[in-house]
Amino acid sequence: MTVISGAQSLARKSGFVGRDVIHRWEGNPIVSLQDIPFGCNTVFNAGAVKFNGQYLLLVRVEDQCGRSIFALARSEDGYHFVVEPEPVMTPAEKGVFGKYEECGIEDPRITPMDGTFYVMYTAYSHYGPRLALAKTDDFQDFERIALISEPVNKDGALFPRKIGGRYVRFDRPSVGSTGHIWVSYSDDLINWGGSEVAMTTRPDHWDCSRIGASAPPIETEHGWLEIYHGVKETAAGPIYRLGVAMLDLEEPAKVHGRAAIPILTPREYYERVGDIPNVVFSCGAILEERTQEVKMYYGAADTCICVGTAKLDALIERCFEQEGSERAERENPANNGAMCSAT
Ligand code: BMA
Repeated sequence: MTVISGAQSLARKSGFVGRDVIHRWEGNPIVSLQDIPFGCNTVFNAGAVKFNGQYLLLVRVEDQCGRSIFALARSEDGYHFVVEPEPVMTPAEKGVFGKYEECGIEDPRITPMDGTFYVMYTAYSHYGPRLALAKTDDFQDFERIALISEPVNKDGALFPRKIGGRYVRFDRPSVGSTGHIWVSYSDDLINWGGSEVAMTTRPDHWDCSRIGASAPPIETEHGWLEIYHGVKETAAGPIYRLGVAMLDLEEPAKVHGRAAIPILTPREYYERVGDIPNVVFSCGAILEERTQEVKMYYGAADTCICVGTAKLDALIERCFEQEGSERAERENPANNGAMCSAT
């Protein structure tokens, strides 16, 4: 007799056995080293947005010295991209930004708000990574606004509208080698506070070591849909996967649902092999208004950029339907599926 567990039977019913809900584009990777018109080491995590009818990726390019800069890639269809001949943003050389960007600028997340495009990114220096904010109206000129956290803090993603009259962001302060997703607030985009933890690592899951926001949240009628990354440390090094959660529209530190299983896990060769193996890491997703399909852009193995798609509804269902989420919720209702971790 074959015994099927609750989780297995639910997975079979939903048709999720052995598959990621994100469908990889057959033409992946969409941007690789050979597509970069200037000398560099790798290209990976990219912010994504639609602008003047085009798809834009603000791609992280690691130069041959090992410092990251940003370049712009344009596309008419969201799949075939051309990278501009020169970088659009490089680490500042002077002043306060120069001091804190000496090791590079990384992982840009783009949030359109009131006709301006905000770019939250990681400023890297030997003092440690901290969050910085810049803005642009045209993706040619970028104006730095402020350094907006102390080190060690990464994975900043600005919400696309104010909540309760305040700007809101996700961030990820580190606690040793672990870290959870927090929500912080600001009146002016410069001074941030009121921080509260929103989602924590889950010790018996794929996101047990640390988690961080990936794409800026997408507003839905059910709440803020957040695609986040989770890390599991293994004997062979970390595995980075992507997951999804639904947070309250008015109180975004409240989690209403969190999928137990990842929406994307490294499986393809280009996700498994590269500078950092076994990594899928997203900084941007675009919701197609007409088809309600999400195009999620992600860095693979810190070596190239890929795209995957899923219906918005399928991602929303994932937040609520997983047996594991229900189990975690039962075990710790206050934390909405998250459990305390000592790692
Ligand atoms: C994180 C960030 C990402 C990177 C990932 C895997 O800490 O630095 O940019 O993709 O590690 O190396």
